[in-house]
Amino acid sequence: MPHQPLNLLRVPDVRVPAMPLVMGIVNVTPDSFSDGGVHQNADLAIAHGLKLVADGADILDIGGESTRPGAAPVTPEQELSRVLPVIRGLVKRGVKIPISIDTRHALVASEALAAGACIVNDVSAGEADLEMLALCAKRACVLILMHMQGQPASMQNQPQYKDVVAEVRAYLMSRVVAAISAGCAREALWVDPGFGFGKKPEHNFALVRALPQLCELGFPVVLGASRKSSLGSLTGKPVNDREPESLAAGLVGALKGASVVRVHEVGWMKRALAVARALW
Ligand code: PMM
Repeated sequence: MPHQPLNLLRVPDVRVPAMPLVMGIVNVTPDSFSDGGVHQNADLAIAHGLKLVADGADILDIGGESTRPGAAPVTPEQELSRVLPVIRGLVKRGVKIPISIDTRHALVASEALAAGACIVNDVSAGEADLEMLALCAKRACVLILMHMQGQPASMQNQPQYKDVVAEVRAYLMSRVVAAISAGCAREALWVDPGFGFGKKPEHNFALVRALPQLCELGFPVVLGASRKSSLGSLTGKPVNDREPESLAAGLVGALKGASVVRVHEVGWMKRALAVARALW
């Protein structure tokens, strides 16, 4: 007798994407929420980056400013002193995969690009520093435009949306238009819904569910849910014990069309994606 189809197992809006790229996180900060202080010293951060490359990372994302909820801003000079030795060290040790600089400061982006980075990952989508869009246009680098409601210091106080998917979609499109007006090439722009940036768990989950709608904008979508507190809210696990949660979020993101998943545990994500891709 044939089995009845189980509605539970039907996921009608899921497209089968090519394997997304895996972006490995290297935070060179004393206070990032998940790995703050772990790679504060340049040598440790370089060693960590090399491990992520060996684990199969497609991109390394280097950050010198924590944007965790409540984080205090740092000056561009402080940020530069953290990230430049790491980018230079990775390049010197022969890293060939693209290096991304996670910054809101045009000065930091400019120096990082000169040192060997080729992607600017700006969680303020070019709003924090008015030089950022023109800089990225001039240097012809990839620019990641991310949505955030408010500022890191206060963004988790009372995030509010009428329709989070429509608002994030419209915001990302407005920043794409701003970037193109500043001279960026359309092909150089990636967008990111900003999981955890001025959003309650239900907002984050709605955005992941609606990822196909964000993909419809026509730009590669980046998803960074790794270890974030909304995932912990589902299982009660602390930040240092959220790898299964992070892998699940990365897989769902991939199956819903994300082109890049930004994660801490690159090797595990690559293995999970290889299996999901083969079995889907
Ligand atoms: N999350 C963090 C930092 N940078 N960049 C993008 N594009 N997307 C994200 O979701 C994102 C980001 C914060 O997480 P971390 O402290 O683990 O780096």
